[in-house]
Amino acid sequence: MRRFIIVMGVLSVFGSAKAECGAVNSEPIDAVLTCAPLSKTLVYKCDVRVIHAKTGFPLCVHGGTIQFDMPSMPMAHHVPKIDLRTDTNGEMKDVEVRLEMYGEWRALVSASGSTVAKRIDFQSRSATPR
Ligand SMILES: [Cu+2]
Repeated sequence: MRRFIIVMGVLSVFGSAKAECGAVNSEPIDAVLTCAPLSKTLVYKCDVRVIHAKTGFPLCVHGGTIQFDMPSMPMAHHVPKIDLRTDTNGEMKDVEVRLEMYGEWRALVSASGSTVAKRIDFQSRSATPR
């Protein structure tokens, strides 16, 4: 909870107008994922924010990736890895992912040799962090 408050504070300071972010130098990263279902079945849009694991400071990501799998079904799914891209302001673009079934998925966010795993319960009308 404390980390959440710190992250929100950092975002409110730096998240306005022009994005400010620090360089990723193989820091331990953390990620804040906010996903929502689109109108197509099993397709979700996710806002991905990569932050410094300790300070919560937003990190600029170039060449990062996100990949989804299901911890409860190892090797069962093959959702293509998605490149994380930024727009001209350095803001991370939302990613669109097509999953293969509802349930709890793990999102592996990688940037600069550091990877963090986030679990999300994807259902037809919701995507809830676990
Ligand atoms: Cu599955």
